[in-house]
Amino acid sequence: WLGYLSGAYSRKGATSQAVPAWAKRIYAIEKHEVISTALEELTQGLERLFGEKPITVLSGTDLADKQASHDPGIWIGTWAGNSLLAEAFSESERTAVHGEGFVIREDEELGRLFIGAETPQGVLYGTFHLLRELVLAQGSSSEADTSPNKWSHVIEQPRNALRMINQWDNVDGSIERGYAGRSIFYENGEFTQDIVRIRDYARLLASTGINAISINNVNVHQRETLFLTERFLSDVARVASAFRAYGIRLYLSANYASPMEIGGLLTADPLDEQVREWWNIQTAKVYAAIPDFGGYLIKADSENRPGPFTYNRDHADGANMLAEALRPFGGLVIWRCFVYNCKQDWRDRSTDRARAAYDHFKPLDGRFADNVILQIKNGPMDFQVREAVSPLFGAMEKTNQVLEFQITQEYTGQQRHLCYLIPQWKEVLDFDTYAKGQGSEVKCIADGSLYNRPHSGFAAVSNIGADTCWTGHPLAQANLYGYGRLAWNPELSSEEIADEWVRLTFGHDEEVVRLISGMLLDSLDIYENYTAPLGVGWMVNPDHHYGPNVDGYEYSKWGTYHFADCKGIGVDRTVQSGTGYTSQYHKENAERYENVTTCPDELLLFFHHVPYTHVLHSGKTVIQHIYDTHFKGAEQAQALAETWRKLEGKVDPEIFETVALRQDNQAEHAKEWRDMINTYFYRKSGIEDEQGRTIY
Ligand code: GCW
Repeated sequence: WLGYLSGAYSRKGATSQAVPAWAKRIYAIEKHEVISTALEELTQGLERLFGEKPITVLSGTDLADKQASHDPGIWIGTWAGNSLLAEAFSESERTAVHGEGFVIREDEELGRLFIGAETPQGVLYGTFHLLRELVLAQGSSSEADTSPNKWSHVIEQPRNALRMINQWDNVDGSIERGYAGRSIFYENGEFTQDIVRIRDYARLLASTGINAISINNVNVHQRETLFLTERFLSDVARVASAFRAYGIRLYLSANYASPMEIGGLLTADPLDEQVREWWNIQTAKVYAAIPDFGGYLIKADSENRPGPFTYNRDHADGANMLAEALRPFGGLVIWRCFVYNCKQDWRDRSTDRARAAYDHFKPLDGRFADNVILQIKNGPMDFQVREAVSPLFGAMEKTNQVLEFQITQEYTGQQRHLCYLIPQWKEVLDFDTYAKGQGSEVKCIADGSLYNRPHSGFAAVSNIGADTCWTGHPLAQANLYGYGRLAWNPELSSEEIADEWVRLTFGHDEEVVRLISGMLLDSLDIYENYTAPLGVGWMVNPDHHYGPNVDGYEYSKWGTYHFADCKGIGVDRTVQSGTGYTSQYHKENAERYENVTTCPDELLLFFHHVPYTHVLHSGKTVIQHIYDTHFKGAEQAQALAETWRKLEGKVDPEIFETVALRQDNQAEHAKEWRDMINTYFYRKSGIEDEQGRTIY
């Protein structure tokens, strides 16, 4: 979508816009790296839009100080750094935003436009906002959108303080769960020397409002453990400065066992004095190299990673030790809650992986230091196409929390299939936890407002790699873009985000916009239709997680079962007869899920074990639902491929070909899913398809 800034793609269908008087000159009289970035972006963007490079007026010149007060132009800056900007906005406008928020106002008479904020980051976000809206306005025929008055009242404040991206990149250049080529950060055990792509990435992220990034995999291997040491710190600092220019703060995933692996200590016990001291010293070294370092992201006692359990300590002990080391520098510990028994015996029916995060962390509420944030995956299992919302949201009043999404499509088609994830995330954000009565949606917990928490926000696993189009499937960019936009404003709709992204990326040809937006918006349902049914999850090949394999994880140690036999399917998570997981929700949700008659169809098999003949609210039996959705899903996948073919000649030929191939492949692969799932359940249940379609 940065094509709209750099002019990579031609924007077909754009209406021609008159050059506004203010677009000819930019006043940026403040010296700050991020303001310089904003100036650079604005200069390039306006030139691209209006075919004329604006003149820039910088600090200290006569123009800026005197003549400026009469000339048309755009003024960008902060209240403190630029008195003219402070005057241009009313007191109430200035106080309406803080931190990274911004205000845009136009003085039509004088032909001036002002982008003001409390911080340089706010100025940068205001700049991207202006450019985005100018491009979107090109596609609009309505007066209201193109008229300058549009700029009289823009006041934007990000809803979430932390808007973070997690890279799962390894220093050997591979990316865990990466589907878009090799890492842009590393190759062959070293940091890449080419900072250009990293800078482009910073730009891409900042244009959507992202303000934090962790640059290495949460599974920290031996060599990445050294990132905290002199061996790599100057490299880390180099990358940090590329992100700093775009207002993005750098974090590292750290290895909990670092004091042993690189510090030569015999323990990593969080209560051991030597261990604490080691972290204090090491952290001070990190800050000496990177004064605005964000902090540590930690995966501990999770999937064979080391953690405090080894020493009979809990997660609060572990996190607080790191918090102490980071506190003098204003750093944060982001501690992941993805903690469960990954060595379960499949014969053991009392252990339920879905329960694990809540069982581990809920009792620790109130014990975490104020610079610790718990990072909680959206669901209690693991980024399935459909699962319940994690009951940890709304369970910890006294703990900072961030919500973790997965942009990389590990379980949702691996960027070979089209799967626009925004509707899924919207459902999570709008989910009412009832933690403080009706209206306690997850988005109010993620943004910290429900419990008035000092730190909160969003984190998500990135989907980019060294691929030319960044994301493997070109349309998968919409997920990265949409994540940033939602983190800024969770009230935006899936439709609005799709429309924005398509217009910014492909231009304003109405047919193109309609077809691509339609494909995006239908894609999640389609994917769900032909994969694991009714919220049960998995049914994928072990390890790489691509493609159907109904029993792939059924008799394994990972706690991910569907329990299908000849009579029925599903996981009984009720209090009455199952694992008791439903009790982790507040009453309204607990009761709704506990009762098979009120449990929503789409989550039925997540919460209940039922016979194949169980009748859904839709009026269909479970088995007929499975057959119908799988036949339908495969047809829909075929239709997606055909829809895309209609765009030949209307989009960039290279992108056309790349997407066409992927859509054809998805259509074929959806048939594989359909047949594997249908045949499996036909053989298990012995029940015929009512419509007599071919089941092998
Ligand atoms: O989704 C699972 C993945 C692992 C990943 C883990 C996690 C980084 O299969 O590859 O490890 O989650 O979130 O830690």
